[in-house]
Amino acid sequence: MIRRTLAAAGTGLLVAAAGVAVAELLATAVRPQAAPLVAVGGAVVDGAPTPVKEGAVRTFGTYDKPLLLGGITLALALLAALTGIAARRRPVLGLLGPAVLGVAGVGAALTRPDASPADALPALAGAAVAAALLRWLPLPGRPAAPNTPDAAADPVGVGREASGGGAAGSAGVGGPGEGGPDGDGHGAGGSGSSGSTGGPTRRTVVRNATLVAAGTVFAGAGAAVLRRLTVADAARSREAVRLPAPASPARPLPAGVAPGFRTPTEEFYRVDTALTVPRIDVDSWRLRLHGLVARPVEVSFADLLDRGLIERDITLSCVSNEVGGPYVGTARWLGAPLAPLLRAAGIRAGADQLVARSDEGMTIGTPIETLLDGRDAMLAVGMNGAPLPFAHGFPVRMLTPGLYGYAGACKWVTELEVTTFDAFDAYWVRRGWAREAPVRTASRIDRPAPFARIPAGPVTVAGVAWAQHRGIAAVEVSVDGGPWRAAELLPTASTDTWVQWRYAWPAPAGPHSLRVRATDGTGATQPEQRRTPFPDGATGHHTITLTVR
Ligand SMILES: Nc1nc2c(c(=O)[nH]1)N[C@H]1C(S)=C(S)[C@@H](COP(=O)(O)O)O[C@H]1N2
Ligand SMILES: [Mo]
Repeated sequence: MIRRTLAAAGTGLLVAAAGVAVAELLATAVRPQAAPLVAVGGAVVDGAPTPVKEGAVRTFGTYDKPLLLGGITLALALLAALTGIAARRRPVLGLLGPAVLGVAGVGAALTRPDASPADALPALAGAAVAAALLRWLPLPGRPAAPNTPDAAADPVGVGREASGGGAAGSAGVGGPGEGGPDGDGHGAGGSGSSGSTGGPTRRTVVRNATLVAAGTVFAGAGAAVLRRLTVADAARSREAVRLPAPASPARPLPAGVAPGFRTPTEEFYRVDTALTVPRIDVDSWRLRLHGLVARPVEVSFADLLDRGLIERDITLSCVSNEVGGPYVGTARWLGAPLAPLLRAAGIRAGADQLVARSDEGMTIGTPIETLLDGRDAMLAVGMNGAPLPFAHGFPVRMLTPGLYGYAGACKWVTELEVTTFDAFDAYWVRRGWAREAPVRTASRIDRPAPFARIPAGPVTVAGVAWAQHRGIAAVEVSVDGGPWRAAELLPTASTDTWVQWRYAWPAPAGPHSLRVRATDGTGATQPEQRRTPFPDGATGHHTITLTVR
């Protein structure tokens, strides 16, 4: 009894794996965003209430995405096992899992911001394959349905199914419509060729399971290979990009800047809602500037490079960063200045918001006034001397010094719409975050590490402070809640970059706490009240405790 239940659950899992593999293969061939797991994940990300999302980022950091996909896979496995068990009792119940899956997958794929009707096909095909297999595979312990194929007919059906998927994969051009009906058809075609009396033999069951497993592995491997080819292709086209020298180079960093001033690209934080990193083809990339403008324009990547690039050191930070958190970095960015482009388009009276849209459907709204006030807002194409990495927005992203990323730094940008704040709420604004979000002044202790155990004697306490576009005027340190003492500020590139600071501390033995606060260029000092990032950035002083021996 238990063995049969387990076998039925296993069958459910196997069949679901086959369905997912087929869906993944189809999606990879045509549209990676339409892969059901990723689409459902994306829908969960977009649909999750802000506090949940916040909590996930805070608790899991950059592991939030793998964990989300893992969770969805687990839920899927549970559903699949239950479906397998239910189908053993009542074959019609075998439709339950595939139906739920199909509806969720199709629904998610079609409600993605950049969806097209064809995006429904991978999930549909996957569900159809799973349903067909579960219906026509002889299941352990279930008396064969009247139309259950016998041992001879069935493997043919299954075998063709697998090779059908493989062919679509290796060609890479099979229309998204082919796999679904195809897989379904073979399964159905194999059935009815003969009736059988008892349950299937053990041999039949094992052979069928092996065939389905082989087909699944084949389809899965096909999807993986295809995926790697696409990724390699994209990498080659990125490597072929040659960025021109800036018309306006960054000033050399002043003497006395300490190591770590610029964040190495590989270490630069990444925050976005994209479950798969978009890999846009630079040759077909276009940016459309439209809306409340006199002269809408569309520019290519080459057009953009022709616009006289500026190169600037700019610190970018995330509104979700906790006090003392890691979501901040400084890079040398290269890009086309945005203000001249906007002015040339002729902004109509009354427009106050620029909405940037990305390839995968993010929207980021920025005050037009801010973009035109003389700061170095840009359409960035380069980061630390190379084309943008895919994860940071290749081929083009927006950057607005002084604003949090969600309010001025759209990655993978393909559209700029001039509009009003009354007319449109961008992605995060719809989820309760502030419409306008200048960065809050922040400071962080990087050395010593929290909870460090260090020998008594002179210690250099060090860290960074940032208040982009206002600049940092002072940093102070307080030991054990004592008086605030001025820290030394190292030279920095501009008011748009963070400032490194250090403080010489003669550390006496015992447990201690260190606290830091900064004052920005307007003379405002960081408030002491602790507030979480929602809705417009965290406040409070970074504090660490440590032990001096
Ligand atoms: N297309 C797109 N752009 C985006 C986001 C996103 O989710 N999608 N996240 C924004 C947020 S919240 C931040 S903090 C920055 C982070 O940029 P980075 O990943 O290059 O550090 O990108 C911004 N641009
Ligand atoms: Mo962010």
